[in-house]
Amino acid sequence: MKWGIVTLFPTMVADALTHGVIGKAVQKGLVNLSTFNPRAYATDVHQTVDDRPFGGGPGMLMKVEPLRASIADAKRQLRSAPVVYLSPQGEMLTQKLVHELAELPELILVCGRYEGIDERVVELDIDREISLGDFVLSGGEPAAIAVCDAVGRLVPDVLGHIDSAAEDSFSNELLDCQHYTRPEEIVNLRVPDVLLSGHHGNIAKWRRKQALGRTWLRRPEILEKQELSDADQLLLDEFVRESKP
Ligand code: 4GT
Repeated sequence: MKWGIVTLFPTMVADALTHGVIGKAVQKGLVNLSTFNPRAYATDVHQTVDDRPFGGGPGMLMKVEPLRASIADAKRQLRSAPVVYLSPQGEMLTQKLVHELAELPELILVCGRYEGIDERVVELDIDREISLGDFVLSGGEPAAIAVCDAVGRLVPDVLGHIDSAAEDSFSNELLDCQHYTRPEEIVNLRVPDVLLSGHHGNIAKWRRKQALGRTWLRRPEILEKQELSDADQLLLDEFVRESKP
């Protein structure tokens, strides 16, 4: 999958994607990253990339011409890519949307800086606006990094173990269960016996029950949105019963 990132801070995005499984995927050529810096398309001696907002007020906007020229170049190099602007006004990123984006062969992500971009650039050049959530960043780069990370790990062969994406939080519409590693005891806190039992059926059942229970405790609205199977309902009933004093 090919990513084109429009950003005033290309090293921030490129460096972030050199680590861990995504870094490996970039090295192997499973995903490919190109950056497009509006500053390289600025035409004045100062290479100006910001401009004042009509109507006044504090803060600047991204200067239109260098921004549009950099997006146009990204589109020339990634001809099939939808152009996504990362902003708090966008559609909320979910694992469902991440899966949708992971199906694409190419993707262009536009990172805003300052107070953002001119609305006509959104209308003319942007296909889709995506938000990470209801909070404000000083730039779109951390959001672009998050999108590339979440999408990249779903690209075939990026994750070592074939099933690791299938069991994550949200892949099965539930929060993930707890995980434990060595040692078996940390300051009186023991690993649940079932995980040491070697009984794979009981372990799978326990994990499913914890996933259901934690979702019920922490994110009840996720459960309200889905119909549980009879088996899942029994596991959750058990969890609820056991959680009462
Ligand atoms: C938050 C998000 C985002 C920002 C988010 C325009 C200038 C947007 C700064 C940028 N803040 N981008 N993508 N919640 N800030 O996803």
